[in-house]
Amino acid sequence: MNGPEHYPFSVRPLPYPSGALAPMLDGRTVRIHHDGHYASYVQKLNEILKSYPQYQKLPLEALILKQAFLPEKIRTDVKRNAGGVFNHKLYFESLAPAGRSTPSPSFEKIICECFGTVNNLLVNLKEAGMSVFGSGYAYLTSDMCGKLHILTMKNQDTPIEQRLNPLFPLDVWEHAYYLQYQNRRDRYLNAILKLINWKVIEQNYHSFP
Ligand code: MN3
Repeated sequence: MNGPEHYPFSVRPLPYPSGALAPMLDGRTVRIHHDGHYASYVQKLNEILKSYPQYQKLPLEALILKQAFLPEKIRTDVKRNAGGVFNHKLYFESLAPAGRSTPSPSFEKIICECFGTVNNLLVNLKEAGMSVFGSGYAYLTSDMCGKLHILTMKNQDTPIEQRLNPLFPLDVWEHAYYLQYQNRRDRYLNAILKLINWKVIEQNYHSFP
């Protein structure tokens, strides 16, 4: 068994062809986001850690959570880039071509306990996505009791810093949608909420340590 991934981090390939999310998310938008933005977080994190062999065995989560142990000189850059790697890996994994997936009956029950209906969860996610000022995420998470929560995150912050289980990071950085939707974040949100891979979300829900 391999342990958790550590330096040098690598870009996870898309689990679908880059054009597979069209027309909701076109291939160019997905490619530039994945091969450009996500890859650059990976590259920058590796560049920083290159000169610090003592931190090269730390998994991504530890780099995010154990900030206080890192030298001040690299702390902020490690947090931003490790967060960027963490969030983007999860973002691309959590999407699938439209219409491929619905929540399982048991997960739907959990959603309904927390939000009333699946549609209500989506409405709440969209509202949270619209409410992010500047760059960040609307994040579907769960807590230690298994209850679902939607919160907003700034920049490349992650729910693990709040001891919450990350289920789905709805990326509302402009780089996630500007090529296709320009300033119309609402249209991007309508589209991406049709692309949620519920199977992955449910696996994430059950994988909380
Ligand atoms: Mn992004």
